[in-house]
Amino acid sequence: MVDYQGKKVVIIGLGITGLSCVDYFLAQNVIPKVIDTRLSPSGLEQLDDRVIYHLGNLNIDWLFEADLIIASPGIALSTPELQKAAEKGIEIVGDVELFCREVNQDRNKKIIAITGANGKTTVTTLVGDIVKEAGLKVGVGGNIGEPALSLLKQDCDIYVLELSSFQLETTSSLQASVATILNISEDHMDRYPLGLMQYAEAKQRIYHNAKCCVINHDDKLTKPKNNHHHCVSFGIKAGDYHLDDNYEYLIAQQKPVLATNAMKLIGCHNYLNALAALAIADSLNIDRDSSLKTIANFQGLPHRFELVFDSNGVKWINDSKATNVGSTEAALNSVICNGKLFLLLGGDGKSADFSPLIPYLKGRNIEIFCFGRDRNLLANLAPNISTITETMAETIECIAKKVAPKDVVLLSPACASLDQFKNYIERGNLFAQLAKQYTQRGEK
Ligand code: UMA
Ligand code: ADP
Repeated sequence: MVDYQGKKVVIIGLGITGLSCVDYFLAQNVIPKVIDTRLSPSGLEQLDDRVIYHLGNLNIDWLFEADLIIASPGIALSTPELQKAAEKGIEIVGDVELFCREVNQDRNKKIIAITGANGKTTVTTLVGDIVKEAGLKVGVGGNIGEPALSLLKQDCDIYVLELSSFQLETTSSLQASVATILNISEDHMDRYPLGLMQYAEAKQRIYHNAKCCVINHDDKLTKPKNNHHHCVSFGIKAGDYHLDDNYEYLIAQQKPVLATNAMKLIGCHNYLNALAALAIADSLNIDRDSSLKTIANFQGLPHRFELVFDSNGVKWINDSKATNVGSTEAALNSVICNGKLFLLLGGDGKSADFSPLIPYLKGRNIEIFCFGRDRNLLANLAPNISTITETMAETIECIAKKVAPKDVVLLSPACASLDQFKNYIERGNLFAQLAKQYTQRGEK
């Protein structure tokens, strides 16, 4: 274990990351202090009695006294108190940095690092399944929900980490066996005031010291800035891994390897996710047949372009995890609709520019329904075809009266849910529940 004995450690954030860091330090008898700017952070009840904490603001005295500050991903490094601590030369890192320092001590362990604006959780889960199916001991964690440090409790050959731009900002010791940026499009612009390039720079940190970089042929922002890296590419029509013209096959090094209709995943964006996962698996020399079998059987994840209800010829698709514009574009590219498309947009847009959606709203049989905090901004994208309601429930009530066979109702909101819901899961579950409720009421 890396030795932090004698260091004064301050952890910022008492969510699941903060708690995992507390556990990590207590295990080596280093008792950290914890700060959270919230008054009742989620992890407070589980905090070990030995740890003292400060809530409500960043205690600058504690920060200045520290030898090492661990910043949770939810706290921006640009926060003035953290900037002042950095200027004083105090080291500030994140939980993933602590994790990488540990893994780097054992040459036999590998890290697969996955980031991107969209598709991270899908690809991370799929790669985790592929590695497991190949008979290796795998730990899957990071932004996906299991804090990286918690994975150290398991005996693993390979760690598959989903990494957010926030986590990458505070990580410098990552030496991934394979690293990928799946794609870059605007997200979290409230944390990146300088715009898309600032967000892309944070993501680029994933390639630092990586042995193999899996890049998106169609998205130049996913290519490592430094030319010395070994790269493998995936893309729609070109790259080492790509699709045929009709999207009927996954092609690897010029050979068709899997028919897309043999896969459970649907949509072009998911075929790209499958190609990225295959490229990663091949880079690890995992048996190709085993990887392809796992890809074919992968069901996809809930709340991601998921058909949740199909009744009276009307399809209801829950894509609640589409919390940015790029993911909603992917849904609009993939949706097959022979009737009218009812698109639900709404929530907290995190200061995004919604205008890339405009072309998708033109020239097709579509109505948009906007709710939540940014409903007016969204409705302005296409005022002639838009309806505004305050809540998603009101929106669904309106739509349920209008739908006819062959129509599709698509919740792909392009926004975070936190203005009106606990999380995207609660939003997606409500969508599915109301779809059934209103449809069944209409049938009586
Ligand atoms: N917060 C404060 N004050 C603080 C510390 C945090 O107000 O002093 C707020 C943050 O702004 C945030 C919330 O508290 O709204 C939670 O922040 P946190 O850093 O304590 O979060 P954790 O519970 O530790 O969860 C974090 C990731 N959260 C964030 O990046 C905001 C989780 O990703 C991740 O699953 C978990 O670590 C394990 O690695 C969530 C997420 O939304 C799902 N990620 C973003 C995304 O996917 O788009 C990046
Ligand atoms: P992330 O972890 O990056 O948020 P998820 O796999 O959870 O990614 O998917 C989030 C949203 O992005 C869903 O709406 C999903 O349909 C969409 N999505 C998944 N893969 C891609 C992709 N490769 N490109 C664009 N959108 C995608």
